[in-house]
Amino acid sequence: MFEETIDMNRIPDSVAIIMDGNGRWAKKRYLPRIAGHKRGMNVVEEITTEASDLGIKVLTLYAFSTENWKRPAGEVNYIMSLPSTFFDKFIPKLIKNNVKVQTIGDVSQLPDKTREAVSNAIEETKACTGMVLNFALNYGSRLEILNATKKIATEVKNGNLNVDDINDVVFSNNLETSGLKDPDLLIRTSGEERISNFLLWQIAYSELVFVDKLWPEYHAKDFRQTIIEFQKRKRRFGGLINK
Ligand code: V07
Repeated sequence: MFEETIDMNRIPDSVAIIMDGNGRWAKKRYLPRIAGHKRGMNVVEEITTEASDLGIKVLTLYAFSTENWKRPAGEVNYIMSLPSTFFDKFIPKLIKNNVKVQTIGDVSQLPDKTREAVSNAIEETKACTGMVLNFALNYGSRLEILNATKKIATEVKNGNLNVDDINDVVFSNNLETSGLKDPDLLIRTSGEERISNFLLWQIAYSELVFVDKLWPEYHAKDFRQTIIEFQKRKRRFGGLINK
């Protein structure tokens, strides 16, 4: 048997993760759901560090969807405190690792304290030149696509763009992920096999990997295993497609 190892020459540039299973993890342990989110936040730090060490260039994490407001108020309030806790606990380490924080989604609708923590994280890491850690906060892909369409329609209406010049590059440039490489790999934890309105345009050519582990129990070695799975799939194209 050959030992399975990561090929450091074929690390995906861009990885996106749907961090699912925090509530289920807590329930299994007879803990409140918020305990799962707290553990989930620690895993964010662990996976971010591993991704940065592996040389991944963009890591996009689905932290809060436009649908998540429907959860109980106490749970939403707790989730909204996480960016601030994360900031206090982990930002110095991210800066040391040269990680730059960005966001996609409508942050303007988040509570003041949450928005402040997020803008502090962006501000404090803005000079970092290593991995981009892109948090999707109050994000929904259909809304992002509609907003891009409106921006492009306005350009046409104002005479700055011809309809025939609308192409996939123009469209990508009007999405919130403009300037970020589309994911080579999309991971969803907790065994669910859905996209749930995450990066619909951007994952057109991504490898999709669904892992059974719940997000709070997904660790650096599991992440490495997922990268190995990604590399096995890529190898099946044997020379026809590179990376
Ligand atoms: C959130 C923890 C991870 C599991 C999934 C949901 C709960 C980290 C952040 C964060 C966001 C922006 C930022 C710094 C940290 C976060 C939310 C939820 C809303 F600048 N984890 N985490 N934000 N969870």
